Amino acid sequence: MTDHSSYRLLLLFLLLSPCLLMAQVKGVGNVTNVNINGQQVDITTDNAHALVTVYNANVVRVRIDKQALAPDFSYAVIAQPQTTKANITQDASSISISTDSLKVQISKTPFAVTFYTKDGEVISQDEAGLTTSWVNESVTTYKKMQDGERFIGLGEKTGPLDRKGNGYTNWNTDAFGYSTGQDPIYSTIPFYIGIHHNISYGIFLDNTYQTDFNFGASNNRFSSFGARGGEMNYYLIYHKYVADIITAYTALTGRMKMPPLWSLGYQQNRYSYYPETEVFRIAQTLREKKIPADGITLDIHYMDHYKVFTWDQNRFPNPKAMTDKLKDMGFKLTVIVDPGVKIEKGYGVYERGLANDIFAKYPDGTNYSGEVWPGWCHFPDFTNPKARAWWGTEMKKYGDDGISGIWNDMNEIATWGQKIPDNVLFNYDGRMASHLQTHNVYAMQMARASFEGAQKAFNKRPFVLTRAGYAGFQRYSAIWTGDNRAEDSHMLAGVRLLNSLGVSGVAFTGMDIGGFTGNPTPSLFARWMQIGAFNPYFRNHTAVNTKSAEPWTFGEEVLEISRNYVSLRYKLLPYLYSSFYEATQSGLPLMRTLAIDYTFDKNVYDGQFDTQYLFGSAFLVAPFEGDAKFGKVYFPKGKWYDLYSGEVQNGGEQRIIQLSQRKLPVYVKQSSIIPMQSLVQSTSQKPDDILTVHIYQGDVNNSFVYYEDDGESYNYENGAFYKRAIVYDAAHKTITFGKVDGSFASKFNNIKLVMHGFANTSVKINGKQANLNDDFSVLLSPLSKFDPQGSENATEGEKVKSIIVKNDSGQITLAY
Ligand code: NBV
Repeated sequence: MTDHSSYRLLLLFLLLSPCLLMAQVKGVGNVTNVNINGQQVDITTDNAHALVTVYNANVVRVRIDKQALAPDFSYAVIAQPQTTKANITQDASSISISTDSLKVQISKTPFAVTFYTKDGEVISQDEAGLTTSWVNESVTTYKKMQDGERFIGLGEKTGPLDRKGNGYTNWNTDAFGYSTGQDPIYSTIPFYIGIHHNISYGIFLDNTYQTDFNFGASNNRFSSFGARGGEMNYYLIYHKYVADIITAYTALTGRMKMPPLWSLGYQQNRYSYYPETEVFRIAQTLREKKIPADGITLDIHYMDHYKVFTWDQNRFPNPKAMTDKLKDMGFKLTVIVDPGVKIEKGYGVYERGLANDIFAKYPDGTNYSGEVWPGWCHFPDFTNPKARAWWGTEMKKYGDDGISGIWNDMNEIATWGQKIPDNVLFNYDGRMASHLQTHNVYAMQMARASFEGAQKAFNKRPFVLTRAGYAGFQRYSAIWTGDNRAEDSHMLAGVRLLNSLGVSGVAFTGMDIGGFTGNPTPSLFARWMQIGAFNPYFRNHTAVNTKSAEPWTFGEEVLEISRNYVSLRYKLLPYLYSSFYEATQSGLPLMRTLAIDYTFDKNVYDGQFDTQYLFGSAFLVAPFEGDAKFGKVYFPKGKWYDLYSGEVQNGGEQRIIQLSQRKLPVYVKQSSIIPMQSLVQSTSQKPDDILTVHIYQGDVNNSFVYYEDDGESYNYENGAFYKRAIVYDAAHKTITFGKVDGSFASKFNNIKLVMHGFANTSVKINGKQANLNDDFSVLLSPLSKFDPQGSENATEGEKVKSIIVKNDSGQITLAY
């Protein structure tokens, strides 16, 4: 070939290559047909089919596929569309939808969707030139990046609170000792909240394939979300407040049920406690050292050669006798379960699994085998209802053994090599799907099988914990953040992970306190225990080859700090339990990033402050490294009280504070209502019969729903609860205890009110005037007297007159 002709060929290639490349990216194209049908509109485009459904006035679902849409099915969404007033019209250029809360405009050339507020402000808008397109089987929707747009959520994702400028992948991954910026890690929640121009909205991409999100990573043009297969299937949620978006998202994907009360207590773990004498040593020491605790957890060494649903007979000769004895000591036992079932003739679980034909298979019908702790294993196909039921019957044994909690590990699925072949097939609830479609949802279905099985087998509320999950797993299980490291940066990254999970619909979350890999310094451990006391799930855990990491193994001072904070948590149980009740009703998490309540305050996204969070509605927690001497705290608008001194701090300010290892910086929001109880060493102990309700003076109204039930059964579903609103009206200076709802008798016969910041004011309590003098407001305050040196009782406070009222089930009567 001459130089000339090769040059011409190259030119031709260069001219053609954009077309060739373009051909690989297939856009959705122009609208060719529209069919309006009640609250939904069926659309055909050049290259796709779309269905836009008004789910309710605030939620619109968009489905797009290259082929006709498949019958609807979701593991995440449990809500049906509600009959809603929706006006859908079209003209030559667009389709318009309007509900009582928002408007949608779908342009026809090309198909592109824009969501507006009622007032015509843009909520979210397809990027006009890119809209929705496919590259091979991957589908992506591109949204125009709005000025100043921020992004929060996406579940268990490392990185900053504001995810702008970053991209993320959802592919459940066993991430042993992950780095604080690693992605992906264990679980998948393809839901985020976008924030711009005083507007917030949620987008939930319900697709179980690998999903990818780009929040302006390496581009300033768009944010995008897409999946490696299946259809584009997203829900746009619009509400004024982030809290309402979380409520709407959890209305779609479900909420947790009331957890067993004991699971809110302190849980002592390690990989692994064995034999049973070691378990009793730990239980006994917790009692001797007066560290309140409710749970001990057994890791994989309790099993016979890591075979699930078995016991190592030498280490644990009589599990039932052991759990009985532990229960007498006020402890409940949680055991780990791994999905891999050892291939071993004569091993009952394996034999029954084969007989029931519940394992995941290759297309030729042979069971898939992978290697993990027990050796070569088959894996129950938890997306098969039959397999879930089978797992539940295997769980019966744990019920008989007196087990109270199930800890689902390794369910990403983790196997040696971490590569399940793409062609392994799963039942996908009767639909048959490849590993590619099932991978992200496997763990959630395992947690579901454990939850449903344990509910039956234990005859009580089980505690269920999972390492991995998919959107909606909060219905079945709590989650912890896997194998973190004993490093300060991990403790703080862990806080961000839990905050992010909270904003993504998961209320019951925790991390390995003290760090899983490595050995924490005493100061790190102490700080982590303090933070753990303000985490929804409070578990201390460490890996197999680390030093002992029980609270007494770091010296007297750390022991005392740990005891103080675990004790404070136990005194806060009425507040905590009521906050969990709130999560069951509204989906609002216990750990609340400040972005929930102070969405448009730019300081809350500042890297200096983005680990700060509210614990429930009242406490502002500011986490810092274990040995930091000073820290900067941001106080959002309002008024805040130092938990320990009662000192008042105005909102809208940043302050450098001196840190002490003995105190975690915690502040109480003005107008807060915090019910507390006397100290107990375990939830199986009855506190004294006074419920102490702390009320903090403030300029804003507040109300708190106090909730109680038996803490272990499902009788609350039939009305056996005790529920009462406590309302603080700031302007009228009144406090009102509402009528009691439910048939459960409270364990507290008396209520004691402790008023903070009310010096020399007079307040009406259920209609009766109470004049509060200085003594009253300052001294009657176990919280402001909370003594990090270890003394737990506010005897000084007790001496002064208090308001103790009979907790009769009707109106409150003042008895002073
Ligand atoms: O079962 C052992 C560990 C467990 O302690 C840990 O909490 C899990 O995240 N498990 C992982 C298995 C592998 C650890 C290297």
